[in-house]
Amino acid sequence: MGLIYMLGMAGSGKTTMTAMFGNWLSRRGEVVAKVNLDPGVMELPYVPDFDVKEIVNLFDLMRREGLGPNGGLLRANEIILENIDVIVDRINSLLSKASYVLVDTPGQLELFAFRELGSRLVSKLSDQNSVGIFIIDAKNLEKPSDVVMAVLLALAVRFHLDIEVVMILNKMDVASRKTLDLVRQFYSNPGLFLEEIKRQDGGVLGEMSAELVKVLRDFLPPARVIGVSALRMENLEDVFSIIHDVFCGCGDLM
Ligand SMILES: Nc1nc2c(ncn2[C@@H]2O[C@H](COP(=O)(O)OP(=O)(O)OP(=O)(O)O)[C@@H](O)[C@H]2O)c(=O)[nH]1
Ligand SMILES: [Mg+2]
Repeated sequence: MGLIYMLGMAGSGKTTMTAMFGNWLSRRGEVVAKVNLDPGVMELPYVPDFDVKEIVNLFDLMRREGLGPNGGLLRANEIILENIDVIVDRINSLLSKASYVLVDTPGQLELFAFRELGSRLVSKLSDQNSVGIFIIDAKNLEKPSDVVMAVLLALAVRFHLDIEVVMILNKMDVASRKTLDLVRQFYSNPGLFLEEIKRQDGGVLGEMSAELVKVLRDFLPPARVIGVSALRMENLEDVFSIIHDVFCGCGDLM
């Protein structure tokens, strides 16, 4: 039994992953529940068992209070926070019936992960087996410095939410295999990765990225980096296996 938070930058594939990984788990015979925490989503490719739009709908709120999209999102976040105990109760009740509860977090990562909402929710549910899947759009990783920034972001989310975070590269059906190799090299061979920085990243960004790699390799455990296509349901068995490792506390994390 476990709680799986889908996290990541806007458009990385959180909602698609919630739908497709949910389908994948159901086909294995698991009982899955899905939670939508995005008050601004128009259409979902899955039927949520709990939808935060029961509490607040971004577009109704914007109209009612005369707000723009960003002001609306901030206000929606406040309203969600005021109702956090309702959400926690609903998730706990889903967890009593389902083997996995998938939580689809809002588009704006910073609103969930770096403000009060995410850490409050995760901490109120911390007695449950929990893991964050940090989804990266592989198409956005072009240079080694992009990889360094993505790892830093995943790490910041991990510390802020105080939760084990597994990093996966999504959209591998349209991204280059070299991208996955580059991310794997970051963990497996930092020396070669530093050479790649010299080759591909110039200027201050390259120098800063190289220094960050040296710092990060002292803090990061070895990691298994998984490439998937949520849309095509490719490699989701690897996601399941890594989540299982986190829940049982065995194997190399990430
Ligand atoms: N090619 C490809 N496209 C994908 C994949 N996963 C998601 N997408 C597409 O990426 C776009 C964004 O996907 P979503 O699942 O809505 O991403 P999200 O992270 O929930 O987006 P926000 O909630 O708006 O931040 C959609 O057009 C998806 O169809 C994938 O594995 N491959
Ligand atoms: Mg979404």
